[in-house]
Amino acid sequence: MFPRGRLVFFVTCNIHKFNEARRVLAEYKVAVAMLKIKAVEIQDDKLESIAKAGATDAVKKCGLPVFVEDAGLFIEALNGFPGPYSSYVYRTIGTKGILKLMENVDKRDAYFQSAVAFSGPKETPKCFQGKAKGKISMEECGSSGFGFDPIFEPSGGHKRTFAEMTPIEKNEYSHRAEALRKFAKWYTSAR
Ligand code: ITT
Repeated sequence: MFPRGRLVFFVTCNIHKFNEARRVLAEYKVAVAMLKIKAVEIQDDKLESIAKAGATDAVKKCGLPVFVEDAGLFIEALNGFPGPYSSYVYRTIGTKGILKLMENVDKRDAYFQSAVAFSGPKETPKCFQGKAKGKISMEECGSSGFGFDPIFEPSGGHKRTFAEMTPIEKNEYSHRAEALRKFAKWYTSAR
């Protein structure tokens, strides 16, 4: 099924992120296991730096080939807010708070960004990025996915939010799937 040596560990506590990654990596015959350890999450305005620091820390802790993924929602009318602070903002004001901030705002362009940092023992971390452009919807729609999925309509997605899509459809448009495909291509060829 999976070629020898094609097993990586995804350090995350988010089962939705893990399930999305599992499907994408299976396209490349890479198996992935979820590793629920607490990797350091530095404060930085670049997702790449946060993910790389997390991967370095996680390898130190477990000695396995791991990747960490850091993602954020960047809303243009809010100068990129919440960006790298998406996790905190989701836990505090949530999707309803974002819709409130966007009341009476016509320009609703936004994007999700993902940074996947891979590191093995004795390797420096390597980072792969993905971006999904779209818009903040006027109201919450859909019930699948997680986080800000119910308020984000990806471009080309026929005005459906990520939460109105199946996981397979979300992976056709998502920032995370794009970053993971770049990682998988490198992992299965260049090494
Ligand atoms: P980790 O354990 O992997 O760190 P996390 O849930 O904290 O999981 P991130 O820091 O990468 O994940 O993401 C920050 C927040 O951004 C996350 O809590 C969601 O609210 C939001 N987010 C990230 N990716 C998303 C996606 O694909 N769809 C909806 N919301 C997303």
